[in-house]
Amino acid sequence: MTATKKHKRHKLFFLPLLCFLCLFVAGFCSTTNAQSPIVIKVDPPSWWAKHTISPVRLLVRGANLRGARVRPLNPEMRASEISVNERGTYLFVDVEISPSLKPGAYPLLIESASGSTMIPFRLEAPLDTQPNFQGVTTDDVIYLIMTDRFADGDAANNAPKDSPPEANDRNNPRSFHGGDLRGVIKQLPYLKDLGVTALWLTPWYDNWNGVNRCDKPWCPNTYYHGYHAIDYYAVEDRFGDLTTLRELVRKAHALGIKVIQDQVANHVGSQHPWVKDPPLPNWFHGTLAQHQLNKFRNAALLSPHANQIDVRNTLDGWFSDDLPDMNQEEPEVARYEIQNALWWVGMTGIDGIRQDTIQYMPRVFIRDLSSALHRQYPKLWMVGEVFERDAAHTAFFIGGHTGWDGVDTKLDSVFDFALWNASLSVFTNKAPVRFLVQQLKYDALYPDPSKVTVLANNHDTMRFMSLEGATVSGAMMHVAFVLSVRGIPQLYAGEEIAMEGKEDPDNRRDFPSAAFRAEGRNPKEREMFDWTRSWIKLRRDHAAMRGGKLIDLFVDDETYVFARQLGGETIVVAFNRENKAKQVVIPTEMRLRPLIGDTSARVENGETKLTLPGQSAVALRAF
Ligand SMILES: [Ca+2]
Ligand SMILES: [Ca+2]
Ligand SMILES: [Ca+2]
Repeated sequence: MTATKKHKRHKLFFLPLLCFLCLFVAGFCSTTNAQSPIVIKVDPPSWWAKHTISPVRLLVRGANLRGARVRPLNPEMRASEISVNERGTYLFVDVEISPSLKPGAYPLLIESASGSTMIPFRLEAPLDTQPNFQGVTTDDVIYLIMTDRFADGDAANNAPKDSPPEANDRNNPRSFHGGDLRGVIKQLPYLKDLGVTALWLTPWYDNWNGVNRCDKPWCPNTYYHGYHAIDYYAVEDRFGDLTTLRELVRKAHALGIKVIQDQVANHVGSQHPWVKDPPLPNWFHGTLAQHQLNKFRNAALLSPHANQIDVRNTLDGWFSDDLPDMNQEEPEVARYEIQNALWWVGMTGIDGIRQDTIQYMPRVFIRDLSSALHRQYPKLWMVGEVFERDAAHTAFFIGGHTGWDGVDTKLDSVFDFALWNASLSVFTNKAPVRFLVQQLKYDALYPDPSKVTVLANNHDTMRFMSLEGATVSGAMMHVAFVLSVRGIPQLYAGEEIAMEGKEDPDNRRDFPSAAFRAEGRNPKEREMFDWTRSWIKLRRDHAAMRGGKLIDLFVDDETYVFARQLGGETIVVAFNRENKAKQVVIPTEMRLRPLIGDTSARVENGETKLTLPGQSAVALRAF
């Protein structure tokens, strides 16, 4: 089933003398007839001189491309390795860029025996290394924004011409609701006030503006969430454009806030032009009419004993019938996707990438993608979505160690779904508090457990306040735990005001715009917002809270006390789930002063007696 490279190399044709002269004199030549080459699109549309990727490989979409040759108009560029698909609708070409070339337009002439036309192409001015491409570390607090549901900053993009009214129905939880990049820009002061330092935006690739109709409960629906790209090189028109995106990154950076792009290399949307006319026969795993569906036998991706039928189904099967699965074992696909990832980083200055459904791609591809990103942008950070509640599984995918398959994915981070699951269970009273410690011991599986991303929730999970057994005090302990345990914390927009929401799409309700202002928050929202902000501030104020060693001090079925220690600084954090105040004894002398919460500590006979309020979390500092 492994895809093989099937496309052919085409021999170059000699130029007709007339055209050659025309080229020589005018810089280009355009002879047209019915068989002349036609260029519709070029991916990537631009690149950089002195880039770690040179030559860059262009994918030109058009017609009549069979037998075409490509000639850059600038003599300091060179085109080679041309390959065209059977139908003549796609042409691949390597373009070597001289390091001395300045930014500007560098079109390429494409010509065949029947005529010629131009491939538009640009060289960009590289963005400054500061404040761009900074990566994400334990110093950060990530905040997930579902762009369509956060803030509508520009009503003019809410109803594109090609969208039926149903697609824009704000009463349908599966339609577009109008949120956009301008809305995020306008709410940057809110985010700065909350204290988060990195925004993860759901995918901003252009998605289809139409609406799916069917007789199922999930119809009519749209791709408001952005996971069904129809163009890997365009910004969703409902969200804004590349200029607005660059403005967002620039303004966020000016406030000390990083930006993380949600990339989806595993699949595209079924409305992508490739689906009807793939660049290569093996571009996807199968076709719209004939493909495997992923049975999600994810254990096959971890176990050395899995059979190849299960492995191939999980890697090659489509996530759903409308998500064509990209074939990264075809080198042209891998190159295309690696360049695409780099292009977005280079064009926008983003600091990190969240890679969707990463485990459904070959581990060698994850490694090659991670390596290419680090080669060009050493600090750039990528977190992979390996949605598994088993630390052995997520640890297998993080970089920094070599798996049984001989692969180190070099992946910077994975989401800690195991600890997320434990925290939800504990703080909704479904598991004893010691479950947290039992889960954390599996940090032994990670080469560096501080590198994991600890999610409070995300757009695929029920919101805390809608879980069975949820209380506001439980939600407060959960968010305090996420913000104080080791790793990089990640919040989901709305958790900070205790929003409710059951399964998708209920967990994607519009952010209540009144809550962006302090005076617009109701008492419950205010309590949760102030609490969340105080724990974020605690992290910001104390290096031990961000990068300190985690040391267990006390645990039982209702209480967990740990220290975060770095250099000379020790912060003690305690969670007491009981309804009443409780005293716990730490068998060592610690002189502690409260930072958050109604708590006190005294030293007696070489021990520390810590008084904890009921149903709350506290933080203290050793002095
Ligand atoms: Ca809008
Ligand atoms: Ca669109
Ligand atoms: Ca796949």
